Amino acid sequence: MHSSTLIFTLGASLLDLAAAHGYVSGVKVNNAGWFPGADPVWYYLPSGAAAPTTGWNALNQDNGFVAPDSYQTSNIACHKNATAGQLYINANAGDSLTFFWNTWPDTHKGPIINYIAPCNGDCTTKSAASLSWTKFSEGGYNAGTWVTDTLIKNNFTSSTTIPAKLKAGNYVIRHEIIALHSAGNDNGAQNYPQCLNIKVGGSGSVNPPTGTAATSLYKRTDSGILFDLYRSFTSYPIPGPAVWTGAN
Ligand SMILES: *[C@@H]1O[C@H](CO)[C@@H](O)[C@H](O)[C@H]1NC(C)=O
Ligand SMILES: *[C@@H]1O[C@H](CO)[C@@H](O)[C@H](O)[C@H]1NC(C)=O
Ligand SMILES: [Cu+2]
Repeated sequence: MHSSTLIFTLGASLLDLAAAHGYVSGVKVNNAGWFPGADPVWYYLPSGAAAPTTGWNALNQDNGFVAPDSYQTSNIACHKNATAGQLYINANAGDSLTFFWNTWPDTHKGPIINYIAPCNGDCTTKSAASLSWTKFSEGGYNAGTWVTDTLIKNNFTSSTTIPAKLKAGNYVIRHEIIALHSAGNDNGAQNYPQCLNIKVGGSGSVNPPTGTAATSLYKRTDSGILFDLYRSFTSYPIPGPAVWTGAN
């Protein structure tokens, strides 16, 4: 390894110990309303004292990540030991969703990916392991800019559009940042999945395809997971299944 790369990599991981990561504090629909995400502080509150949210609670009190050696466990679905959110984001097919992260470190560059999973009924009683995911939007690297750079520039927000013909119903949205600052090493990528319940209205009639179990989304050797951020490159292969456009 080139020594300046080594120093940079070490610097980035030392920074990582001190830097706050983040979580989705809430979502706006068409730039309005406020649907709260799960604040990891819930874990320290007396039982029953946490306000219900649209976001799934998880054991991410360190604002930490899920590592590639957990890709074949259900923790990769909605973060560690996740339990279902008790409220829903209310939106219609074709609406824009803006995810507000509470903060994000500049060093944590990488893709932002959105998945949807139908609940076929009530999402608030579902387990993370029972859901099947369809990727409907993604962003990565383009001409020197990572989508995480754009997120920071936009007040730690990232927006996407609900597919315009998506069938009305209850879904879980899986919004995820993958940080690549240590991803040049095996097991070095950092996944920050955030799940939120959404009740989609409107007159759409297209069901998502069968979808992918969370445990089959990624492998630690995928070219977008084992990826050296500090080497010269012109493109970045976003990991996971192909983007579904069947309801756009
Ligand atoms: C989290 O899940 C693991 C199994 O995946 C379990 O061993 C552990 O006890 C759980 N922790 C809590 C606090 O529920
Ligand atoms: C930035 O986002 C926070 C919520 O995370 C919000 O309170 C604040 O008003 C936003 N600032 C601007 C300039 O939009
Ligand atoms: Cu970090």
